[in-house]
Order: sequence, then C-alpha cells, then structure tokens
Amino acid sequence: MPDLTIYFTLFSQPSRTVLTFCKLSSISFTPHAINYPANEFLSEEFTQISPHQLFPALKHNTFTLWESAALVPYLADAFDVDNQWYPKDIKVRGRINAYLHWHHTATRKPLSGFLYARVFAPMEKGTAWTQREEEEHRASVDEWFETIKWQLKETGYVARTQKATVADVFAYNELVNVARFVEMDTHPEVKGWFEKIGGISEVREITDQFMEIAAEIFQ
Ligand SMILES: N[C@@H](CCC(=O)N[C@@H](CS)C(=O)NCC(=O)O)C(=O)O
Repeated sequence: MPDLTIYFTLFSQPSRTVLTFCKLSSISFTPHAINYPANEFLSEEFTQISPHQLFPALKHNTFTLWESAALVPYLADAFDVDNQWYPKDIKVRGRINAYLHWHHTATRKPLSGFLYARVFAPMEKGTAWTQREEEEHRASVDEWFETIKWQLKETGYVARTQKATVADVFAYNELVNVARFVEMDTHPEVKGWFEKIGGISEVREITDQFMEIAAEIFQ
C-alpha cells in the first residue's frame, strides 16, 4: 500500500483537482473518501490531519497537510513531478502558483458562492433563493466570466501558460459545479476552454464519478 493517503469527497471541487493531479502525475495513493453524512470531517482523527476540518487533505507517512493549493506543490516536490500539469520550469510554475493564489478569492468565491445560494442554502433552509440573491450571485458570476476571459486571452489557459496545467483543472472543477445553471453560450471563449479541459481523460474520469453521485442534488 502507498504511504500517501488523500482525504477527499467527490463533491468537493478542490478535492477533485487533487485527485486528478495525482492521476495526471502517476502518483499512487490510498484514497480515503470522507464519510460526509456521518460528519467524519469533524472527528478528532480528521481534525489532527486538517485542523480546520476541511478537505482535501493528505497524510504522507507521518506528515499531514491541508489546503489544495498547498497539496499540489507538496505532492509535486515529494514525488518529483515535472510534467505539463506542474512543470519545474520556474516561470511556468510561477504563473501556475500565481493563479492558485488568485483562485480562492477570484474564482472559487463567486462560483461556489453561487452554488451555495442556488443549491445548498435552499436545501438547508427549505426556501428558494430570492430574486435579489439571484441577481447578486449572477452578477458575481458574470463578472467572473469577464475576468477569466481576460485571463484566457493570451494563451487560452487560465494561468497564461502555453499548455493546460493544474491551474486549469482547479478552475474547471469550480465551473463544472455551476455549469448547468449558467449561460455559457454567450461566452464562447470560456465554453471552448471548458470543453477542452473537460475532454482530458483524467479530468473526465473524476468528473464522471462526481456527476453520477451529484445528478440528484444538482437539479
Ligand atoms: N481553500 C480550501 C477549501 C477547502 C474547502 O472549502 N473544502 C470544503 C469542501 S469543497 C469542505 O471541506 N467543507 C466542509 C464543510 O462542508 O463543512 C482548499 O482549497 O483546500
């Protein structure tokens, strides 16, 4: 058994990116799917691994780490990764790292904020979102489309790299969650990029697994 364990759920966008990165980089690991309904992520054992009780996280021998954008560089260093997805070239890596830092507030916040308001808040509260909430969240997503179009303009990839990288996988996984609720035809550059990244077999494999379990919730 590998001495690396990845803690994840397929519902979690950053978890899917870390799983995909491992596949793209031929890093073998023991998958530990968090039992979310049983609140496993709140357990004492998981809190020792991820102090903020968030996933993804990893355990490598006795070392533990959380935060997806820290997991990817750690895995790359620990397993000597030098591939298209996270190359050792310092300029390409620099661009990717810049995107990863930017991603949390610039991409994840508006897209997962939309998802929460559209899907999870109504489930928790038993009420649909208000027109005002819808307008606000749609405006944030529209703003994101404009920004990401600008990011894509130079090379067609979100970190302004010559090839697709793990940065594109991070962004893709956020957009997948809201894709069925937003109009992408009016943003053909983003749609083209989205289809290209979604067509990478390792990305598609993990996305398909997620879609299978998400179909009922994401209606
Ligand atoms: N910035 C963190 C975000 C992690 C995060 O928000 N994970 C969510 C799932 S996507 C989570 O653990 N949620 C626990 C909860 O639902 O309380 C990362 O990229 O790893």
